[in-house]
Order: sequence, then C-alpha cells, then structure tokens
Amino acid sequence: MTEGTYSTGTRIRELIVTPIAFRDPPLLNSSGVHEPLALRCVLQLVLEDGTVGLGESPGGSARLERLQTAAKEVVGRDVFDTTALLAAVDDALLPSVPSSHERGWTTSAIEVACLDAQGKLTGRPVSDLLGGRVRDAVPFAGYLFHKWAEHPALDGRPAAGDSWGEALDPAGIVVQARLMHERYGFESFKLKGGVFPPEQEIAAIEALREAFPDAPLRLDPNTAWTVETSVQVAERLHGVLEYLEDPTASIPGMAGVARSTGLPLATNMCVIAWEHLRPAVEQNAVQVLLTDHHYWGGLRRTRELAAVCEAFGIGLSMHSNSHLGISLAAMTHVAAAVPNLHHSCDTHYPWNAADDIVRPGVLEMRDGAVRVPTGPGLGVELDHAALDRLHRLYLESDIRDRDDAGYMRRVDPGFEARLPRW
Ligand code: GKR
Ligand code: MG
Repeated sequence: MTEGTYSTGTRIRELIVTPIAFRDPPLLNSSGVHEPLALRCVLQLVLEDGTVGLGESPGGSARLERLQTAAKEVVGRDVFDTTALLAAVDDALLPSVPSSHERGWTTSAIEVACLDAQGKLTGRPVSDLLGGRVRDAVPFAGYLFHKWAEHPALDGRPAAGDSWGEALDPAGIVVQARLMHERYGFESFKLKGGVFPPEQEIAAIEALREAFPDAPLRLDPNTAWTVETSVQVAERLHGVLEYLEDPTASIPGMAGVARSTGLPLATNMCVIAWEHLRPAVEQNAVQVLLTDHHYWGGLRRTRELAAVCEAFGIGLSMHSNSHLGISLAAMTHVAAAVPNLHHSCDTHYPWNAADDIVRPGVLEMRDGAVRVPTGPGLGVELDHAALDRLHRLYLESDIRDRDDAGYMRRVDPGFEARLPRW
C-alpha cells in the first residue's frame, strides 16, 4: 500500500508516555522482595482523528527513556502501517540498545497501542485483528508468593499490611491458595520459589497437592538452584508438578537438568529472544515456553512465536510481572487467539488490581479466567483520575528502578542475591 492510500485521520499525532507507581505487597523471590511501589508506563497513542490507543509497559528509567525516544519516531506515521513503524522504532533504538530482547519491550508496548487504535477504528476487538479468538475466556493460575504480612516501617513511612497476610511456610502458602481460590476461583497454582531451602518449597507443593488434589501446580525458583539440586527436586516432584520453571540458569544448564528428568521444564528466563530458540531446541533445554508479549515484540510476534513452538513440539504458557489492566487485556486477547496454549497463564493481577487504571467491569477474574473483551480494540477504558493519581505517586516517590535486592538489604543487611543459592 502506498502512503497516499491512508486517510489522514489514521496518522499518529502524538504518543503520550506516563510513568506511574502503584502499591505492591512484600512478595519474596530469589532476588529479594518487592518494594512498596511497582512501576509501569502507560501509553496513549493519539491519532489525528482523536482516536486513542492504549499500551502498558514495565517501568524503570531506561525503559521510560526508550519509550520517549520511540514517541518521536512514531509521529506522522499511519497506525495501520505497524510493521514499518515498529521497524523504525527498532532502528532508532539499535545504536544504544543492542539487545533485541530489550528493544522488544519498547516495540511491544507501541504495537499494543496501535492494535487498540486499529480495533477502535474498525470496531473490532484486538483478538479479531490477531486472527480471531479460539476461546471466550482465558484461564489464569493463582500466583502464590511467600510474603511478609506487611511492608516494614522505613523512611518515616508507617508499616503497610494487606488483605493477604503472611505466608512464610507451607501452611501459609495453602491459606493463600485458598484465598486466591475463594476470591478469584483459580483452579491451578504457581508458587514462586527460590526463597527458602528446596526442602521447604517441596513441602509447600506437597501441601498444595493435598489441599487441591486435582489442581495443576508449578514451581518457579528463578534459577536459585544448581543443576544437581534441580535434578533432585525434579525427581521428588515428578508426577506432582505440571512443569518446573527455571530451576537453574542458562540453556546448557536447563538442558543438563532435562537430560536427567522426565518432568517438563519451562522458562521465561533462558529463552527470551528469537536467537535463543535455535540453541534451546537443539539442546532440548525446555519443554514449555512462557511467552510474554511485553518482550517478544508484541501480540502478533507472540502468535508467530506460538507457531514456532508448535513446529518444535514445545508447550506454551504465559509469563507475567506486576501489571495493571491494559496489560491484562492485551494478555487475554493474545491468549484467546493462540490455539496451542497448553497451560493457564500467569498473572500478578490479584496483587495489584486495587490500583488499576482501567475502569472496572470488563476485566473480571471469575472462575480463574478472564472473559475476552468483545468491545472495539482492547475493550478497556482508561480511568484518567486513577492515571493522574498514580502518576503523582510516581513523582512523589523516590523509586525509579525495580530493586528487590536493595530493598531486602534495607531490612536484612546481610542479604546476598547470590544465584544459584542451593
Ligand atoms: O514478581 O517476583 C516476581 C517474579 O519473580 C517476577 O519478577 C518474574 O519475572 O513472575 C516472573 C517469573 O515467572 O519468573
Ligand atoms: Mg518464571
């Protein structure tokens, strides 16, 4: 299509990037603990006819700066010319951002905003623009974390608790899973591990199995274990877990574990860019890939990734990080349009939903699933008052980059984020 074919109304007038901060509970992981505020960037892609496409990206100073660079690149381009537009953004970032994975975070957020705008212009949901949905609701897993009861009092801030309470042992994890089930109806669970010695985390999984005899379970220690420890845990939990996620680091490390166990291994850490697929397949390092449109370059690229996984017999699940409703909507649309989604998707949403920046009503987590929005675009509406409030919270806070280890050290000065730890 030549440039002249487009209507001027579909040209991009402006990309507004708003950094925000929202409350996050003290969730523990192998790097430390979540700070009281998590960061995201909200994108509003404004077209000449006034249509606005929404996007959401992880925050942090480097990602914010890249989005601001990209904002200059997209002005004047046609919103339907997405392939060329994203290539231009990628080219603009290339000199300063050599990692294709890192550039993927920026192009993805912009692609989602373009698709939202395209959906609004055509009156079709984003899932239709991805080929149509093959399911009306997308299943998610209850994402369990060891956690403190409250954020400690620091810097003159009072201690801040939440409605989930403490979970520092297997019994606490089961209580949390029951709450997740009661509040959202989750039928499958993922436990974030790498916090306590493997023996305790095996006990937590066994306690979950007893409490939920039929629920698919998974465990993710974020590379806290050596190959040897990973093999031992895999032996103990074979037949209990549906998969073991990132027990150890790197493609060769995961391949070493895979050679000694029949338990499927999953990753969102060692296969995070296109160039990782070939060695992972050659070494049979992973049997399940956790996709994440936020860094695989967008929703269309995620569909393409799903096709590659299908070709190589790799199962598909979905990764998440602390996020809000624009991301949840995008995750739901793409998950609905991927036929070979084999597992329920991850989501942090229950931990952060109270601070959402989209209006309530569309994205309800019910029976462990989110119904695919059927309105135009992503189907969600920005709550401008909530966006302003969270932007002010960002400006007033001194958090500019996620630092789980640094925050942990303020509470436990001897903490070392050493991996593998066991
Ligand atoms: O939120 O602490 C966390 C998680 O550990 C997150 O940072 C991971 O990226 O959820 C993620 C995972 O599955 O590895
Ligand atoms: Mg993971």
